Amino acid sequence: MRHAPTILHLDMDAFYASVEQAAKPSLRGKAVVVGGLGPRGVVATASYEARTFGVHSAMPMGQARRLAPNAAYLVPRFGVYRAISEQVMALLRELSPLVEPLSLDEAFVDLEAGGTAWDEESARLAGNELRADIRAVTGLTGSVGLAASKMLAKIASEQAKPDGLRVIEPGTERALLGPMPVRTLPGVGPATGDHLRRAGITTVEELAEAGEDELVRLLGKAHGHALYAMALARDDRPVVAEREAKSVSVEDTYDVDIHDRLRIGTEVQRLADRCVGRLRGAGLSGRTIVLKVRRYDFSTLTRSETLRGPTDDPAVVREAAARLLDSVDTTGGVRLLGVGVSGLADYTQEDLFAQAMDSRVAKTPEEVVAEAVVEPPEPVAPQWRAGQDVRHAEHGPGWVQGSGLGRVTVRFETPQSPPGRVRTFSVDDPALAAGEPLPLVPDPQEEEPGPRPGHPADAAADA
Ligand code: DCP
Ligand code: MG
Repeated sequence: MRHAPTILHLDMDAFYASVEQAAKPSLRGKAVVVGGLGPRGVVATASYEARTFGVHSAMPMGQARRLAPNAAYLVPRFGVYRAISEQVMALLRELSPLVEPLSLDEAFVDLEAGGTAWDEESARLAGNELRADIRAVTGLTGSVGLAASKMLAKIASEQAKPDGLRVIEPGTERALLGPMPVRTLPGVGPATGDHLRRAGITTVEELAEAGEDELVRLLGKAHGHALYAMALARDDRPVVAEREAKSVSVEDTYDVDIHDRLRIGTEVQRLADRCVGRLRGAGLSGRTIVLKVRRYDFSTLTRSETLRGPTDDPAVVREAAARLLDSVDTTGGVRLLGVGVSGLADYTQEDLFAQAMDSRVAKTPEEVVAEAVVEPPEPVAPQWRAGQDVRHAEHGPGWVQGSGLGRVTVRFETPQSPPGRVRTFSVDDPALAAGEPLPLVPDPQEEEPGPRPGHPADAAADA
């Protein structure tokens, strides 16, 4: 392991919700929940204000609404999150060629490999500059962890949240980890946690004391060995820049279009299994399940669903693919089907042990639904969804605050405007159309950005 805290882990704060607050001035400082708003929807994330009511990622939306009835409930705008993620990742790549993204809002950076930092002081400086740059470019805050290993850097960024930076000095790792719950370690999810608790092990120190042989007996060779090393804060995993494969996918074209819905379902299951076979063959797991359908008229659509953590569990991939298929209209027949997994990782963050047990303890569909964020299907008829960007011929840009009973309520405001006012229209008002997302940060050439009162990115300055 290296001797300086030069592995950086960045994690944006309440990412989707912070983007929505930055885009919608009336929501700053308010409880905001982003996720699927349909009957099976789950929370993708909640603003820190909403978290005080107990709302969190992966919670069923109905439960969130009971806990925080007055929060703003919005559909995700993935395109915007992706664009901001690219801006953030570009800033990270300025620090080092070794940048390993884990999700849209999270990545490891090897500062030493980039020549950006070689000791604690230079690492701290780089981390603080990065946070300032992220704020200037995106208007958002992220938290930074710095340590001599990936595992500790990630723990450090978690401790730095929100809007902070934390360094774990080399040599202090074991003392820091000792009293922490076993769940702090990567790969220890609820299943492993329960299993260890039944064996009387709840803290990292107790893991270390149990010894390697005991952990191998409890968890099997690979996981026992890996967990023991982590309990001793030994983690030599390198930051890996580019994965050879960005996704693993399989597809089949059919000579004759398939019409039978049941047959389409079985084909998708078969493709899911084949895809997992390839994934496992490459020693990978992935977080996003993608379904591809080419219809009789050659229209091709893809649907995707992002899980909380990477998986290589055939049951999980099959379930997700089946759910995605539910949202696709196949009347008329299909000529091609495909299943893919992207967002690849070389180990499963979620729960190593649960994955290993998958053949014995299959996850129930409910558990799987609770973990997933479903990208909502395209509406068949024009439909206004809360959070969506719109433009009105007379009133200009705004966003849908709510819709029902033939009416749609729009709030007219932009990222740079003061909180705007609300107007109600008929859902088929011809003056109202879907709009483009607006940039969160004005172009510096056009305008000098001043302080934005109540803006989440300026919260520290307001306090
Ligand atoms: N996400 C999701 N479903 C989950 C978890 C997360 O769709 N079950 C999405 C929404 C989050 C984003 O991924 O905004 C980043 O996930 P994080 O776990 O980093 O959570 P946040 O960034 O929202 O909050 P935090 O400040 O705790 O990092
Ligand atoms: Mg985050």
